[in-house]
Amino acid sequence: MKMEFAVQDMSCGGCANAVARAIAGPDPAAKVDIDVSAKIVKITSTLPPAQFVAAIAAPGFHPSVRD
Ligand SMILES: [Cu+2]
Repeated sequence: MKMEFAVQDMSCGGCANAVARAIAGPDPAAKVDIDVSAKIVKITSTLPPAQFVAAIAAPGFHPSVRD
């Protein structure tokens, strides 16, 4: 499924790399599209959004699911 998260505390390329690594933890095959300036992370994966909320939060970010 496709899902979209707002990650307000993502502010630079380093943050984007950290978020991308965090997402690859639960699903290395996930398709990830990160827009740092819009602070939006789009993921296509078979896993549910809650798993990525937890994964992105682990390194210290505060993601929220966008509908
Ligand atoms: Cu940063």
